[in-house]
Amino acid sequence: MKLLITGGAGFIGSNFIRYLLKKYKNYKIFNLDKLTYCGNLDNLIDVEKNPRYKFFKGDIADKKIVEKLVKNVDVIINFAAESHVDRSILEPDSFIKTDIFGTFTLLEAAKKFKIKKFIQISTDEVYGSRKIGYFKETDPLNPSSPYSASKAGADLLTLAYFKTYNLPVLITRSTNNYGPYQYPEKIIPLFITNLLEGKKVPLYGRGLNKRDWLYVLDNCRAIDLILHKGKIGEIYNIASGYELTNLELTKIILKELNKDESWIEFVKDRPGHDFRYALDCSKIKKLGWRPIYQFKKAIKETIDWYKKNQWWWKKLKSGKFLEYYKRQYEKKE
Ligand code: NAD
Ligand code: TDX
Repeated sequence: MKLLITGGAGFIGSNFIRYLLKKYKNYKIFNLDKLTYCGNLDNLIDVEKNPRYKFFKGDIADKKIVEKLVKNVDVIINFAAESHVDRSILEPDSFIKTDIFGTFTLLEAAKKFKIKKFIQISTDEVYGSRKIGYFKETDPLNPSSPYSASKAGADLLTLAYFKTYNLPVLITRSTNNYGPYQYPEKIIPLFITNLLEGKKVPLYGRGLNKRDWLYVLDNCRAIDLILHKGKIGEIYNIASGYELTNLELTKIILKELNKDESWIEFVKDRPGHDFRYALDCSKIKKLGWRPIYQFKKAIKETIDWYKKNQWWWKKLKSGKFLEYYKRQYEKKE
């Protein structure tokens, strides 16, 4: 099988490429990535010389490079996105361009070259927030931020290409991932690396918002199953079922790094902050998937990874990153 993975230099995409190359010895992978601030070829240093893997620098919204690659593959898995909610609040433009127009460009090429499968990697955030209960795949979309609205737009376009053109599409919607190679702007790597640098951790509001935490390799296993056994035209929710308030999560990280609660800085809340995401995963469970990574063990291993791989994140937490955080805090005054 020949696959085009987009956004493969990001967090989940790079973990997925490594997972696929190891598991399937006859699969060939093209990785198309624009290398935005969070796209990082260091994430794939160990596979870059693999003869079954090839990297292409480019934009999923650029029809020319997209068509050149799509005509030579069987499957497209679209991980490429602007993915950080806070950035989407400050600068939504690139979210619309990549998450909506980029997905449209890929769908058009997939239609033109009669691709066998198109998998859109979406998110739990498209359903919006709920205090109790769990979203099913059939629930209406109710996104809150420019990020989740742009992902919802991409989902609707993807489904329209199935209904109108019979394009063989599938969609995955997962909860919050954590693990190695996650850009240190998302809560878990930001908090671990801040503490390792001797800085406080900025908790929004009172830290009572809840998230379901999915280890990235459990997500890779789920996407693999959907690639091989998923039903065309269907959406699949993916979650661990392990929910924590942000304050509970922060206390776990603090404890692992031998720090007390004085390292927490309660800061102004994120505008439009979703209280809780939670998914009903009975559909993917019927296909045969279950999460196998225990949070308590996987978070320890994740913290260890950031401790041991300071070369990886230290260079990311300088330059543009610092400028961005300065603006975040100006906004919070
Ligand atoms: P990430 O931000 O770490 O990586 C995104 C990658 O896409 C980067 O390598 C970036 O360079 C690339 N990219 C951005 N714009 C591009 C463009 N126009 N053309 C080509 N490449 C481009 O994101 P992630 O956390 O790995 O998320 C991957 C996907 O999974 C996204 O679609 C995201 O919406 C979805 N998702 C993420 C999570 C999570 O918790 N991280 C949860 C659910 C869904
Ligand atoms: O500094 C912080 N302080 C804080 O309290 C940051 C960065 C976050 N938070 C809170 C906000 C959220 O309630 O932690 C929670 C998690 O925040 P993020 O790591 O920014 O993730 P979230 O907003 O939940 O979105 C993530 O999950 C779904 C990913 O970024 C998305 O790409 C994915 O679709």
